[in-house]
Amino acid sequence: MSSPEYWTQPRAGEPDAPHPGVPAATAARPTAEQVIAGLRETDAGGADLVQLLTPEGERVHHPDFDIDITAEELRGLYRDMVLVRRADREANALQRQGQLGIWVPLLGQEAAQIGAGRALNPADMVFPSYREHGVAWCRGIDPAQILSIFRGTDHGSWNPLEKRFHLYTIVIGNQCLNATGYAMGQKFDGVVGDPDGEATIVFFGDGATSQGDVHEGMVWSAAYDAPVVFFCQNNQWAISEPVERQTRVPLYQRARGYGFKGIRVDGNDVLASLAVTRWALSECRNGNGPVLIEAFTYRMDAHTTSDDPTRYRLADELEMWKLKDPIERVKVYLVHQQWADSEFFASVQAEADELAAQLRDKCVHMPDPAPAQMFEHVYSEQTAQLDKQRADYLSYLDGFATSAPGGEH
Ligand SMILES: Cc1ncc(C[n+]2csc(CCOP(=O)(O)OP(=O)(O)O)c2C)c(N)n1
Repeated sequence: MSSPEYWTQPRAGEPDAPHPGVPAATAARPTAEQVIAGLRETDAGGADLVQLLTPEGERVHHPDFDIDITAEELRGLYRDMVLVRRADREANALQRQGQLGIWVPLLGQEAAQIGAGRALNPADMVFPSYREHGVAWCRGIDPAQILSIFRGTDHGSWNPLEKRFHLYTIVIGNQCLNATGYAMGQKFDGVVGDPDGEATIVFFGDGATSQGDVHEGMVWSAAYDAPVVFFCQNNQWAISEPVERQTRVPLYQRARGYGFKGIRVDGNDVLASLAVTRWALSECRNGNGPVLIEAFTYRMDAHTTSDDPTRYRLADELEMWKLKDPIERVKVYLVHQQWADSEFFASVQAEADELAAQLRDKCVHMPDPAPAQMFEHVYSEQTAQLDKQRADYLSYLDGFATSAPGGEH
């Protein structure tokens, strides 16, 4: 796959920079109306959007990012998306029934995540935020393990080093620093610099791009060529803040300012997400990173189950994005190509229902954790301070046992 130059150079038709070193983008400052129109161009995502499958399910080709996909591979991507959506909807229902404290919906972002997740090699390392249930699925994490976080019974019950998938990060953008540090470690370990090398990928939202941690990670990664893919899911909203309040230029163009490659992909197109992420990871493995990917998508549900999006966004915006549903377009293409029949779709649906039933069962039967568990795995090695906190807390709980009538916990 070739390496397009257009993200680091002024485009054809762009005015020349007035002074050497001043990027053309700053020479002609757009009006506020142009900024908003460009950022919220919800029909297409702009001229630079990489798309391989249209919302109507039509396969289109791209000069730099085309991929060959077999019927079996595409059926697999479809299955992934249906299953993670079903798990997400079940989790949402479980929260509504009081089984989870909160839930962070994935609805609408399945293609961005499954495309990126299936582009990874086993040795690559992933740093998620808190909505990456689809990427977790691709790393072999049982959705019930994610539910345990939102039920409050665990901080994340997988081993990040084994799964090559870090724990969820709730502090916005903080994982960009962890990812940058990890990627530097890969460089120091000498596992970067050839096609079989390793790479790191970090996921964050459009709102996170306003956080200092994200900038620091990008500046450092650019200066030291850290092999990290910055994967921004621009779902248009940071809770109630629209993307135009976060940036004056399309987010992928910011990469130019840091000095690395940036690209915008249709985040509702699983093929495009797969192709672009594959390319970006290979850039990093070969020592040509970092890369910023802006996956242009939409959060179709609330920010979390504690949020009411009807207070800040219009219903017709949602209706427009429903027409670009990431799963439907793959289904149309599969049918059109005669790569799948009704039996296949019914079997995926049955599998999804079975997954949801198992998820519900596991969720309601999760044992409460022992009180001392929260002091475990905080650091790789236990500290004296944590030991003391644990001892103090256990003796506090013992106080209840002796003072309560009956004397039992
Ligand atoms: C440092 C920090 N500031 C504020 C918050 C509160 N907060 C939680 S989610 C969120 C919005 C994040 O939006 P975005 O980065 O676009 O990601 P999305 O949730 O849309 O995927 C905010 C401000 C936080 N968790 N951490």
